[in-house]
Amino acid sequence: MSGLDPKDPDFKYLGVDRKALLKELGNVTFDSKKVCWVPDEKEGYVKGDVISREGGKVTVKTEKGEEKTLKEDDVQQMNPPKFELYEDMANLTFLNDASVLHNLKQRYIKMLIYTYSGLFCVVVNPYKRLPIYTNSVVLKYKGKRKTEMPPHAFAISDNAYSNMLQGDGESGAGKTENTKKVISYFAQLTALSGGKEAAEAVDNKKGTLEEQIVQANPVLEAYGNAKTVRNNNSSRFGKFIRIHFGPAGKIAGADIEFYLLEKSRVTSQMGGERNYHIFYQLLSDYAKQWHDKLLVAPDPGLYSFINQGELQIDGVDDSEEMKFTDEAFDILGFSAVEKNGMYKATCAIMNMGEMKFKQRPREEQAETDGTAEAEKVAFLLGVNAKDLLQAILKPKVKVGNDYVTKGQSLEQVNFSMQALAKSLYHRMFAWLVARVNQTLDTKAKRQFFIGVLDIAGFEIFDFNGFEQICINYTNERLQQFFNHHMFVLEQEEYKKEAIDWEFIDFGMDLAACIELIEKPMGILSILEEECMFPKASDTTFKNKLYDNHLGKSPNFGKPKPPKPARQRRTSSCTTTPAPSERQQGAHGCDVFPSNGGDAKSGKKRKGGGMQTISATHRESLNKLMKNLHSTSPNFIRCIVPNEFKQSGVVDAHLVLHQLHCNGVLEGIRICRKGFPNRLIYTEFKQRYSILAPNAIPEGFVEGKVVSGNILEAVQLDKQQYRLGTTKVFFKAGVLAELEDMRDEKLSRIIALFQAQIRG
Ligand code: AOV
Ligand code: MG
Repeated sequence: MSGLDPKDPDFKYLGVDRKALLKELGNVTFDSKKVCWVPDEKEGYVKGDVISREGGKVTVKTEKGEEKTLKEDDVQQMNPPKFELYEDMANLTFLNDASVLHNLKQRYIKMLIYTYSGLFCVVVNPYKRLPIYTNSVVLKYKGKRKTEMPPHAFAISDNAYSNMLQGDGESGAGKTENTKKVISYFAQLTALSGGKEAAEAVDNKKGTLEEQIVQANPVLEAYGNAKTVRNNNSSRFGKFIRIHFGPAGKIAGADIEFYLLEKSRVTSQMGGERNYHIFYQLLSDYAKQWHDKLLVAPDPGLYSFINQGELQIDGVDDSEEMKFTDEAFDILGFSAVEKNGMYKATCAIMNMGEMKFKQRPREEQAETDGTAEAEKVAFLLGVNAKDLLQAILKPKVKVGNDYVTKGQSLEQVNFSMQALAKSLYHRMFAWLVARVNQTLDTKAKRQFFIGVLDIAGFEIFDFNGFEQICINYTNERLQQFFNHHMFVLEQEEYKKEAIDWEFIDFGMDLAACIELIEKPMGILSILEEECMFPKASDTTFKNKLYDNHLGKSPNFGKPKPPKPARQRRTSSCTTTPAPSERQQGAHGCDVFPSNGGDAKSGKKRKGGGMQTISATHRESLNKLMKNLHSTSPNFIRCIVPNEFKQSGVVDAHLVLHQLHCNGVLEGIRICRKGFPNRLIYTEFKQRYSILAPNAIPEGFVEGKVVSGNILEAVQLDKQQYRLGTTKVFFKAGVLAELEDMRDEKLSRIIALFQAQIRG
């Protein structure tokens, strides 16, 4: 690692002083036949000393002092000590679950949170601020090759001058945090190299373009993030941020596309959770100055739309956050009128939850139970209170060419109120993103872009609704993209080098599950169809699903009773959904008949009806996938280390579980089957000629021939390597073997030499 000096303070949380480490390990004797990893209930795996081997069984004494006899297949091989704290796990001699876990864990304990795994980067959530994202670190990564510096999101960013994709992970794993780091890397990079000019703001409040790109986050998070049981700052929407660069590599603008804001949260929250941060921020001390105008009282406990779970988050000061949000609005160039409009609409929604209705006796009609709250809502929204109530209690609906007034029961009225609140919030969010985009759209010339994708993470709750299947389906599609991409990249290289290789199709693994969800007569299309039927219910939907899929697809089954929290994702597919929630888009149309439930696009179907949320989502996801396929992606796989948000603590099973599901171990399997290590012929010749000096002919001979000769001379099994057009490829671990041979040869030569001197 030439890029960093071990004495540099930036080094501490980034790199390993390998020289010092090797010195420390110098006297440790190691025999890979005498040690192994033994499965352990608590630790995942523990070290074991082999006592004996017999008939496919091995008897070991574990580091906990227990003696055990296991099948050979159940223990895993251990890497020599020189591989401790290794930066790229694809180069480990033994690639198995135990070694990967051990490596990630040892690094994590030292707070070295980034590790490479062949083609992608793994990061374990540190749950504390580390000094590894500073200007000084940015400058160190600038323009460096990946192998020159320790693993870091910055290395990935710098590598990605073409395009950058942020991979997925479980909720709370660190996707959003890493996305922010990547974006700030580009912003800092251009600001640092752009000199004074770039740093000068247009006016005192409004920021530079770089600042604006970074400050888009606080406002999006205020309106789109919330506390969940898994994550105190969980993203409840997905986003794809593109940073555009001009011909000279300077930032020329940015745009944000968002996916699937969770709407149900606007009116209901589970225990231990909160509504969107902005509600609590607007009721905090900092916002006191506006409370009279916003017609709210400074107590979130009073508002039923936001008081169903928690009211506060440990370690978060909503007042301070409100200040950040408000300042971010300024930096983004929002006018006072625009800010005020957002705040008023937000408080209108809060007040909507307090509007009270009652059923008229002996009538199918509801009426208001006091009008004060409705008047507040109407005032904040700038509409007439009478019109608002009329629209909710006796809405006009179009029948043929005429409008008729429709009576509403109490249940229907409450339902409309909630639908109105959710739709309003969603539209406000869509407006917010569009307004931010307007700011970030400079008219400067654009030549390249780097895209960063950050979606809501995979989640399973005791009760999983429509929004969970959408989130999980999105994750599934991205996982598929990841598998496919890694595999294609790797195998294309084999093809290019014309080595003997039979293609393996890993990419199709998730297709069955994805098809179950999205294909004609799949779960979503049945749901969409049901939404069109006037008499459809949850039960008719469920029955249709069972008729079409039960017993026909391994990914489909009846809902099981809630699992204990730990057992989350057990197969490559999302859990089967509990068919319990109808499409919300259908409800939204009660309120905004002109363009249906999806405020973002307001798309209409060919037949004239509105498009459902799932259909719109499927479309935008397909567009995103197409976009991604046209780029060269980089992946950062985010791992949550434990369920208690605790720094430095590794729950081995939780981590192993994620490594299995997110394809890190699968990716390593590809490496094992394939030929993960490769060297250009000239390099190979230079380093390993010493192993077979007699195999090197005099005069010029092609590198490929020489390399082949050397490998034959050392009698390496032909299955262990391939000779490509320009490179020699090795199975995992072979290179380490060659290194050992080389070490041995070198020490023998030295010994011989010393003997000669003495003699
Ligand atoms: P997510 O985006 O993957 O979850 P976040 O990026 O929000 O997860 O991370 C969760 C929390 O972990 C953050 O709020 C931080 O407290 C902490 N954290 C994560 N990465 C870092 C880091 N590099 N340095 C310091 N703290 C970190 V979700 O959006 O829930 O799927 O839907
Ligand atoms: Mg997130």
